[in-house]
Amino acid sequence: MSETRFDPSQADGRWQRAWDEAQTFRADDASERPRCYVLEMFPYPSGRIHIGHVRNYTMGDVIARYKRMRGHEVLHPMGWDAFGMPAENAAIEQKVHPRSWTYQNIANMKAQLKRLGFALDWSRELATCDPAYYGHEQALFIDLYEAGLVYRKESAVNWDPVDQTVLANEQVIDGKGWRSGAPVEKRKLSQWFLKITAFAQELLDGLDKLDGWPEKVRVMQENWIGKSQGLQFGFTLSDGSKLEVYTTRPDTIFGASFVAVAPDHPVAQAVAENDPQAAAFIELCKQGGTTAAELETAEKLGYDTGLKAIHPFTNDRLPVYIANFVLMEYGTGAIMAVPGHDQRDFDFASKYGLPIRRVIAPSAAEAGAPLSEAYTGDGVCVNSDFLDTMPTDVAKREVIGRAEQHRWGEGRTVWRLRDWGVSRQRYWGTPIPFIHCEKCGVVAVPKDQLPVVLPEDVDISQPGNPLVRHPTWKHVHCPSCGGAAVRETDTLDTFVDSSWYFLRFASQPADKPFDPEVVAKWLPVDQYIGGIEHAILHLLYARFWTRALARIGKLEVTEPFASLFTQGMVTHETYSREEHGREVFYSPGDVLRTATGATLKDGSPLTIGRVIKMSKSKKNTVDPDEIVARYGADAVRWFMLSDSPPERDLPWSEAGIEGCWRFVQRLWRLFGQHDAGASGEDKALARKTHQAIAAVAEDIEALAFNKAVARIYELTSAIEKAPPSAERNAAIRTALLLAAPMMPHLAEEGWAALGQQGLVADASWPETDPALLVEDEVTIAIQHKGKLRDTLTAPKGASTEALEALALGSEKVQRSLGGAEVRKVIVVPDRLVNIVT
Ligand code: ANZ
Ligand code: ZN
Repeated sequence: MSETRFDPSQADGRWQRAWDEAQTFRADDASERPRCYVLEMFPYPSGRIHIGHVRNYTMGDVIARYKRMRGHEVLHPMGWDAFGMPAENAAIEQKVHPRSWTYQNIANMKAQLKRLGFALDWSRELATCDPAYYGHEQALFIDLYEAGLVYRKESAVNWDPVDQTVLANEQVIDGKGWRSGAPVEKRKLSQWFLKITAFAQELLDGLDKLDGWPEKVRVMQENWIGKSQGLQFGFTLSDGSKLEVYTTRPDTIFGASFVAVAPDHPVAQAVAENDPQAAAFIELCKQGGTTAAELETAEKLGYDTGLKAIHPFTNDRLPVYIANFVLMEYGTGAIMAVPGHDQRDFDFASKYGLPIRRVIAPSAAEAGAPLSEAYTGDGVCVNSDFLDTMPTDVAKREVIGRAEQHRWGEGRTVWRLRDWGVSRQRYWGTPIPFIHCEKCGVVAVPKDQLPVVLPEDVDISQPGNPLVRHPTWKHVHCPSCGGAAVRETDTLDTFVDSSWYFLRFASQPADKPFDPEVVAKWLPVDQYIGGIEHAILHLLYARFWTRALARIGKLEVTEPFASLFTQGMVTHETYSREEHGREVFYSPGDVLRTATGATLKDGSPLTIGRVIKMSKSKKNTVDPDEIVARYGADAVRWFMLSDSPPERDLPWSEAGIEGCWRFVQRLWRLFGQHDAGASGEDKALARKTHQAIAAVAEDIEALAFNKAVARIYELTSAIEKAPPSAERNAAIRTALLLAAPMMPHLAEEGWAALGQQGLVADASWPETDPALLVEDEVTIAIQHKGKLRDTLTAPKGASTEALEALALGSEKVQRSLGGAEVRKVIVVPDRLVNIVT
């Protein structure tokens, strides 16, 4: 056997079939074992698995397999986040139906995942575009509506005036429609919202208890929720009216040099009625993107309304501007602007020649220091009348106190978090299950009529929402009065689909979304793994849905994910050259790379670019199928775990994967030596073996896969060097078990070759012998004149006399003594010998 090579092209498929047939990874809801729910973020069926998926799913797979070996009932499911824009784009470009495109991709990607040997419970597979899934989502949406957590409101959308359609944010490129190229306008439409703001405090407080989450992600969520405490107060305007503003920095009030309102603020609207220039400016502001990020980076623009606002302390008359950087949806939609201490105000004041005053300084002595940009930190008040020398916190309280006392303002908490707009004017999504009746208004579709199924016969080739154009689909009878009515044609944001899929994985009865008792058995997910790009929206929405369902009594869990891990990316350098003034990229497969440079196969030179995330556009990708076909699933899986810590980026390298392939073969040869004889005893190897068992377990539990891999390398080398013995045979068997979660096909093949019963996937993690875990040798430090002179190994528990003799026998120590008389020897057992002369 040792002469043969491990052949993944034979073995991989054989074991994958064996696991399927035995339903090895099917999770049992009724099991009495301790449970473990391992979940990787489910993929969008774009067409092919990419290498990032492979890394992500390999990590989850190691945990799932390891936990099974430790006696857990493991739930490790997989499904498809199958609604969304790309299917519609493909439909337009390739003239295929979004459904067939999506299901074809699912079939391809499922086959790819199978070839990697993931320990998944495929019996729970789901696709969010299946009415059997989204029908339940519609029911939950109606439940939330009935509980007052869903409502409708007018809100701005991106409108493409040429294509006459609403655009998703991703379809707005540099303020223009992606297809028409026309400047995008903002339009008001009645849209559906989920009341996530009703959970703001809960979602914030909950973060404190998520100690299994990366600190970085918790901070990102905290900032997104954005609780801020400040002052809301009224300026009296020159026309006698009041204007409410909100500030988080009332301590800077003496630095206010102008006031600004949002373009859609009533004050701006009133001004525009009699001022065509103001109206034109407001129109101008409507162009461009609607996201906060876009507003943040856009050039600051303003229009002076001619109105003045009276400063509550100084009675100064501050000009009132309409400004594009003020958002109607935040605070009161109006601000006091303090250019010295807010960068947006600073940019604006610089542009329009408004005063920039310092009213905060790191210390009182720096009151006169000039400002070349806004100073946004804390400090003490300067140039601020009665606030002077007060630290930021004290000054904030002082101003709020005075405002409340004189009744021109009060302390207020404001949240950055907005309610979640879930309406999408698209076809390929979950239909929002409501009906509009002229008589009865908005009526929920009765639950016994769910699911509201998407029509199949749609015309996707034209812009706009095909559900609106469909000749019959939307025309229905009102469930309440029976009169003629129309269906809602908006579909749900796909983030809704991914906000509860982990519940449906845990329990999927046909007649309801899930059984809360079964969900309670599995949830929270013990280990969730995914990309950092989902740190905010997906994770926050999923936390919100879980809490919302708990609040309306559908669930007992409140936090869906006990532990979260965000893995690094797989990276590779890029190869390119200029062709006709454009940078053209070449894929690694077409490139000859030497130590010094890179060329095409015809010898023409290429530029080597930075090592960056693998992406199609830079052609620096490797195809998982190709490498699995070449090296086998186990070598690929092993590579995904080796070298880099899992949270860091992993540079792909040909040498790396070849090294993994060789290691697979090394282990295989070792398995072949299992019965090489059992004469002699090898206590040292037994010790190493048991220490490896403990260490690999600890590393996997800590998700330090690269360290676990290194341990297995070490153990393998030690076994290779050791002469035949019973301990060596045991060590070989142990190495196989330790590697099994990572290289499951090789492990099964070896398990069978060793004549073991059953599947290694069902085997237990090896036991450790505590006696073998402790070291039997210790390192002793020898000191003379307070300095370390030598270190020696000694048997653990050696006597004082023995250690003294050993120390004095050291050549280095003798040199240090230089013949001086030894006056005293102090021995700390197992640690130290100190020689005094
Ligand atoms: C005066 C001031 C002085 C401000 C200063 C900041 C720094 P956070 O902390 O993110 O909650 N603001 C208030 N409403 C706004 C709106 N609708 N659109 C744009 N900006 C708005 O931000 C609160 C601060 O953002 C507020 O505090 C206000 O500017 C501005 F040295 O008021 B500040
Ligand atoms: Zn009606």
